[in-house]
Amino acid sequence: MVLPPPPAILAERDLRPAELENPTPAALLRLYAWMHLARTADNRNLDLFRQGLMKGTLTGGQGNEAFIVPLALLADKAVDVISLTHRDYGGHLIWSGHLCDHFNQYFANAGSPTKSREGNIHRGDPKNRSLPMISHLGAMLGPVLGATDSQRRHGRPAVGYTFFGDGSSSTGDVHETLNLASLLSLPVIFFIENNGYAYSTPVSEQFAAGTELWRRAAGYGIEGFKLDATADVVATARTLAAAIEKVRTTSRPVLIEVQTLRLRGHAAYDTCNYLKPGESDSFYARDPLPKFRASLLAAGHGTQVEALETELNAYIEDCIKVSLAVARPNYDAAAMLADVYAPPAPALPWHPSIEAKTAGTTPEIGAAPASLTMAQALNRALRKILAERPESLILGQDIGTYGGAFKVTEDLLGEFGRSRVFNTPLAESACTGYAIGLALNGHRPIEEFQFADFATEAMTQITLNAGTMRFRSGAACPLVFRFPCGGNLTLGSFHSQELESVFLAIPGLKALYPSNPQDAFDALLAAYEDNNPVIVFEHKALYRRGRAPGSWNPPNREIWQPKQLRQGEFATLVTYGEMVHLAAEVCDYLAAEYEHKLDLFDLRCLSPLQLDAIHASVARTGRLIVLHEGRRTHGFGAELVARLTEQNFAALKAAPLRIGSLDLPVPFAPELEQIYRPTLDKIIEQVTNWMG
Ligand SMILES: Cc1ncc(C[n+]2csc(CCOP(=O)(O)OP(=O)(O)O)c2C)c(N)n1
Ligand SMILES: [Mg+2]
Repeated sequence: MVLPPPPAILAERDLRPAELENPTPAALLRLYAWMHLARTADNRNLDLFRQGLMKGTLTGGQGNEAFIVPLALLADKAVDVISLTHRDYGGHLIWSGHLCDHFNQYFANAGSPTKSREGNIHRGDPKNRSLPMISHLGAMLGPVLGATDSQRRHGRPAVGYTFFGDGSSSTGDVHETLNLASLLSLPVIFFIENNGYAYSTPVSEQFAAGTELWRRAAGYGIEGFKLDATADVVATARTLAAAIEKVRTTSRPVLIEVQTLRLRGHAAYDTCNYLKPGESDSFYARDPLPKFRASLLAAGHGTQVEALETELNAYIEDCIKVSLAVARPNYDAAAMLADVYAPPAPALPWHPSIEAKTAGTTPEIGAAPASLTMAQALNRALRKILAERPESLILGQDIGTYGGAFKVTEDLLGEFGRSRVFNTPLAESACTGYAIGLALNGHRPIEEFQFADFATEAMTQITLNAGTMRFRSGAACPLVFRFPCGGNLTLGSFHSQELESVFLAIPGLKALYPSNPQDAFDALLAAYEDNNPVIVFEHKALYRRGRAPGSWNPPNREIWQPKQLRQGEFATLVTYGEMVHLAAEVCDYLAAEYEHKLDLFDLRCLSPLQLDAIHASVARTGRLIVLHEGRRTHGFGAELVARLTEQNFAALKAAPLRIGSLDLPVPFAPELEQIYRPTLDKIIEQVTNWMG
């Protein structure tokens, strides 16, 4: 593909604040050229959509150029962080890439920068800190906070830019991230692109509290103001330049409500029948682009304006022709599947001891195993990671001075300081988004959820944002989510759940579920080394259930494979988590009472499933029992049974047995909870009934 050479005026993608003092013709024409390019390309996208050459939802930025173009030109694209949304096409054009890249993205062809896995405005350029949007409005704010903070931690003077519309400003993420940015004093500008409508809903139906959205800033202890981006483009640019400069210097967030326009309705299919008569005309009357053009003509730049319009229009058409000629993407399931996860990361150079190598200490290699509870093993792993990996940091509720609800992070704040071990507010979505941003920019965060149950508050971030990141954008997202989970502690419906089947239904997440101290230590290190988002399920009832020897285990990555704990020929029993301990007792009972020996597997890795050894076992024994604590219906066991029996159907001597909890919310009273969940007696009863 030979790319048409861009017109000379597009060679510069920056606008320096000094150029705005007494704007030079060059600066004004550059501003105008990018605005004209954005408007014309957006209009051409709409034409091409109507011809059936582009698909999906096509939202346009027509009416928003007088804001997004100066902003993107003024941003420091070598250090700043941005996550553009669906009215910000002009920002994408400026931030990076050739115009053909952008058309290829919209045509979703073989040249698409997202490998056609995303379309239209759904892209970013993570390498250059343009974080790709997901549809869930508000959900990109957290990642901008994290990546901006990561830049600052690397010593780079970054500013982050987040965007959301009047409608999106109703989302919880907007509140959570404004609070978080203020709390952490992050240099982020929050732009509300207020165009008066969210799809068909006017602001009057979005808020009872009026439309002065910028006034919310006071509630977060930050500066806020309104900016009319439909008036004078140069004045808008000056205001933006001053705001960027101030945020860069003070490192305090600012909230700016930008009055902007949505000239072509919500998206290509929008009939706009909800607008009042004449309202659309009133939008066009306020359109800043023709006003800016008229001012350039009045200032005597008419010849240059017309010449550059001709040149830009021809360039756009040349690029469309080139992009249209690019082949459709190949249909290749294997290639897509290979991109769900980032490839294996090289092993990190850990000091070969379970103890951390800290300044002034070099722990003995091959020291005798320590006797550890699972909570202590996890604490050792965290300590080792923090001590030996400078890019690591841990965050979560009450993990600082208090040491976490289960004391797994005890003493870490004292040793490593607040910049690396810090309490978060009750804002799981924003904090997880923030962790994603850190991970995208070279840090490796470990986030503790106080209870796994509260991870549902961050469902979008964990599954759609982190989980799908690699596939959508090619970027690795290495972070660890610690999920204290499970019941048996009389903690009721909201502090006892097993949520693996809920989270792992979305592709892109890895998951480990250790059942003993050594595995817990290995799991945390293996999860940390991985270049993907990894959930580590930690059963709360195992945190302090006895001690076991723990030592440095060089093949710690074997945790990604199941471990066979018992050998037998009668049946194959697969389980994980706390149930491993019950299953071992069941095996002992069956051997003693029935002389039936079982192959017992501790699955350990729930995603991606590694079932080779278990397949071989089922093929040999012909009988399968799957046991887990989660609810039976739609439970994780359904997947295990399906996979293990569809492949070994001919070898089966009996129907598989699937044991899980009842299909109930977790009941509170201990007596009720024991009815709800598998217990030793009930498992034995079910297995012996099944044996017939
Ligand atoms: C959380 C969420 N809910 C619903 C949608 C569907 N949706 C896409 S755009 C949109 C309107 C957004 O309005 P606004 O935030 O004002 O931005 P605008 O489109 O006006 O620029 C809606 C409801 C979404 N993308 N995200
Ligand atoms: Mg809007």
